Amino acid sequence: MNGDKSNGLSTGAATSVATLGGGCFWCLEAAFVQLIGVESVVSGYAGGSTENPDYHGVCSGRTGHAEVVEVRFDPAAIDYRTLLQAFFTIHDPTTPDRQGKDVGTQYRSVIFTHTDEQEKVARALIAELAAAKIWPGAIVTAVSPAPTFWPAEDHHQNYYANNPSQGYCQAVVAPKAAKLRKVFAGRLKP
Ligand code: MHO
Repeated sequence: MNGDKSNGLSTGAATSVATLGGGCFWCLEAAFVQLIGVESVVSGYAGGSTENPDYHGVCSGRTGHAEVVEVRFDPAAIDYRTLLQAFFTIHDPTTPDRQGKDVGTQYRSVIFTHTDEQEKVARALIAELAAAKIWPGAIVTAVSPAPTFWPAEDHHQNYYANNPSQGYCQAVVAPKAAKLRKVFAGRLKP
């Protein structure tokens, strides 16, 4: 989407989109919303074989969708590579179909690219991280063209913000959000 100057409030910059899957979408959303330049984050599903998937169907593993977030960002304030660095900071890209105790294809590590440039940046960063041996295991993150994004049910949006004391939020989401704050301290919204 190009910047809409008609309301007089726009910076005039184009908004870019990133679609990323790295385990439970509550975690990714809670982490990415904190970054300067991130305009919106929507939790949803992508990469499966059915239309209008719901949480129950996706969790069954039968639809083949991954839990993903659709991140809209201002590339003048945060570039795609930095977003991907944040992505690799908050999830483990070496565990196939799994993040921690969450197991299933919906938790796979995947970068759904929207442009050739995004694909180039993603593959280059993965190669760099692999060469630097950041993790003991091999990086299994898939890079593929973005398919249809299906927003998740309303109660999955802003889940961490709305349910901070829920058990999973305290045990899993909060530490990931905190790790991002630590590593990206200079890029946080006030
Ligand atoms: N195992 C977690 C995952 C939530 S996430 C939105 C739970 O069922 O609460 O997949």
